[in-house]
Amino acid sequence: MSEIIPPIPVPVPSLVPSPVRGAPTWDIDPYSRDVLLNLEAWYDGLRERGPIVWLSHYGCWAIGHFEVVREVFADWQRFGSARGVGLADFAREQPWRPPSILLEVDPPDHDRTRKVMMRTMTPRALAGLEAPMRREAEALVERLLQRDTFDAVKDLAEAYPLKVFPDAVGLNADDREKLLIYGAMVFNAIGPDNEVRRESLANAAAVVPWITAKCARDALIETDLPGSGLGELIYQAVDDDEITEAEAGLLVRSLLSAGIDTTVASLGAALKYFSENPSEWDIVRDDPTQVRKAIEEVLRLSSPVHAFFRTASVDTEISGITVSEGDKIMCVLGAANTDPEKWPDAARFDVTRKAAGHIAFGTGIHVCVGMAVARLEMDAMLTALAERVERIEALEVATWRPGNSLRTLDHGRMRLIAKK
Ligand code: OVV
Repeated sequence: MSEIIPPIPVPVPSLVPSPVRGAPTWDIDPYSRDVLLNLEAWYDGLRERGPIVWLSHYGCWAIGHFEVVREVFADWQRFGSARGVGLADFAREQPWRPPSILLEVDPPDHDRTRKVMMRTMTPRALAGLEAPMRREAEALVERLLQRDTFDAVKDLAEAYPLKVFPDAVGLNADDREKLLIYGAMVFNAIGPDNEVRRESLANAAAVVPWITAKCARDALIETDLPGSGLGELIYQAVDDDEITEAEAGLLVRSLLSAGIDTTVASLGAALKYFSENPSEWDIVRDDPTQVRKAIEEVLRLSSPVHAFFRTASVDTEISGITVSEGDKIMCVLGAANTDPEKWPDAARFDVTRKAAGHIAFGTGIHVCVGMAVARLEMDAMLTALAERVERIEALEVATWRPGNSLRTLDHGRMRLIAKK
């Protein structure tokens, strides 16, 4: 049977968009399974190609030099978030959920909600969290020391944030694993319509109504924190007429979206790096005052959020290359944080280096609003380990899980060897 094969339309050269004039083009799919399982090679290839690269597979830009990523994040007027911080352009496609009123928004709308969130997470507001977080970390370390082996992900990196963060927000203890499923949806939705995204979003019907219910004011419980929980603090801004009740619900949703999987990722990375680099653990264990520096090095090297996007709000230039209004820019934080121009011996896990200038939390007006909580959780856990654990022994290679924006461990069997 013969079929009529339509002629391939030949584009008229003068009408072919040439967004890439002067810039290198790369046909890699950075959301393929292979890349997501080996992000370092992608980071290196991206930086080596130049400060800005056209990704022909998706028709977007990618940047991975430290100074360039910092410049783009720092300039919300040219590089906006309101069209989404993923590959999808909210001006063209319907977002999978009502957009975040904190993350997926530009000034001036952004500033009112940001202010409310900042107030709930000042050092003063968080002072009451420290004691329960340290207590829980110490108790978990004791339990793990009683066991022959444990899974670094399930039994520590997930177990700890799933206990302390919802406690801090004021959620009851029911069905907390749903928070991990929701977090995976939120972070995987950042990418293209690949298998990772589809598999995560398939859980929407089972999890979204639960999350929505948990964000309501009357679902929040009294916490044992002095004052009240983070959720209730957000709702107090309704009483003060700063935000509406519906906005408060969406801000609690932001806490539940961004507050758990991110710290799961950083704790998992810490366990992987310390088990694979025992001499670095020796430094922290022998001097727990080094924990604070070590946290920054874990964040730098692992970059839990490996990439988020911005959208050009105007025709502009990045590193001398013309970028058009509406173009999506993949800002590869993991590449920036391992840029050898900025970090000597960048691939090495070195707890003594000056890692504090990393942009694992982003930078600019959207810089992670929860970073003090994240650092507190990491500090509590690594300090508890440093006090009791001689060595963190890996019984297998801890492997990464493919994620469209989060670099998180999949599993890793480990053993804690107690100090004498
Ligand atoms: C993935 C992510 C990061 C930060 C904030 C939010 C989500 C949000 O839902 O506001």
